[in-house]
Amino acid sequence: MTQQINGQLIAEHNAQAAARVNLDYETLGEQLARRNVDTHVLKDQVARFAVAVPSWGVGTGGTRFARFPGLGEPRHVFDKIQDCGVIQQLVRCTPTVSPHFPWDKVSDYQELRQHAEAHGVGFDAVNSNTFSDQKDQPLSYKFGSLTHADAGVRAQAVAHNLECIDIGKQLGSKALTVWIGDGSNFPGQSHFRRQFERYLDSNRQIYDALPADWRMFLEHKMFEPAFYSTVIQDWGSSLLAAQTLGPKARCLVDLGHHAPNTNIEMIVARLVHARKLAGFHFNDSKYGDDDLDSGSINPFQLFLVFNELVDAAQTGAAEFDPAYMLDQSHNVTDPIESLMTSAVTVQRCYAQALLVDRTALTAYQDSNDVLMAAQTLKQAFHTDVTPLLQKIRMEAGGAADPVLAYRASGYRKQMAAIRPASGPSSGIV
Ligand code: LRH
Ligand code: MN
Ligand code: MN
Repeated sequence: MTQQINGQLIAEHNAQAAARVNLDYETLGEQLARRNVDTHVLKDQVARFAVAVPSWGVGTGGTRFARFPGLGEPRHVFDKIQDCGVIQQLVRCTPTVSPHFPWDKVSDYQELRQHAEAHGVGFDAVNSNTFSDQKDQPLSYKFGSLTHADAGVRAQAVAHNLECIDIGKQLGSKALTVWIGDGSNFPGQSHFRRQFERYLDSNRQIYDALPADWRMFLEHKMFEPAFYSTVIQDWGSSLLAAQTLGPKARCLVDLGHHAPNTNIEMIVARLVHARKLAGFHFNDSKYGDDDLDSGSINPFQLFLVFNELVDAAQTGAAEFDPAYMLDQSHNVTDPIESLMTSAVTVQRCYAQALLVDRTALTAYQDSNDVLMAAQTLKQAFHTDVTPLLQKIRMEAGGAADPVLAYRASGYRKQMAAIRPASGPSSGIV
């Protein structure tokens, strides 16, 4: 295995942290014991939590106005995988990478798979891209892809998705995520119903090509790049499509793809009820699809999403097996640092949601004790589970404080010496 961060450095970092982490962990254990929570059981549960890293997230992002490149950015998917390996080495809860095509296209996928294995990561859902034109692409997606009025463009977009499935098979993936930017910018530009029917027809062809043990994740987004209407703009259209396509199709919730203040946790509950929750693209936002670091703006919302997920798991919700992925863009931070802290934030919310006293909550709900029901959630949310997460990481060979260990390693500087600086450009990723 190719470990990018020196194991000795991590061991020394952890040795320095051990005394305080152990003391804090014991104190937390005492606190939780008073709430009848066995910290060791909790630790085992949280240690099994995993969230995938987006391959496109390790490069510096940008906006449509500008991109300010960072140092030592990955040059290609092999470098991206290497960076993802660093993240996994330090946080130990990101064992897979979600690749995006054609961005991550290579000539030999066995080589890529072996490269990933060597860096201690595997592959999660493959993402197709029919929202931008690629060099040498015969037909343009300017006016749509899977829903384009021209059958030739639709066929090209379908063929790309089929190729993604084929690549995914070679990489060991088990799901295809389809997000399209199709929609319209002016009233009258597109016929809403015919456009949706074309979406279903194209996706039917993709769905039929899925291997038996694969899933198709349909990702909705309210707006952008289309600013008047989007074909799959919300969970309603997504659910309708997933139900029409069949059992392998499910709805993926990207937290940034809703109007501000939307009750996303309730959408999650509805999709669980419908047995159609595919999973998540975690990120945070203030205004729109900001792709900010998970939990950086509204950690309580993330906790409330996990509250629904833990409730679903504990009550044995049917066909409940969500996939967890990050989907963020890092414009002003080191992407590795942002992805590490985000993965830990998501893991933290899971741990906090496991702390909700569900028996008490149900009793308060059933007796209409509004204040105590709300307080029951807040008690779990206010619990600082940092020492628990540190202990889990240290026991798994990760770092007590991933960002500090990463900075001490000098990895970014080393990469800056090897990987040439990219020029400033615009673009979402
Ligand atoms: C669209 C989206 C989708 C894409 C990714 C780059 O906004 O969330 O998941 O594949 O960004
Ligand atoms: Mn997304
Ligand atoms: Mn997005």
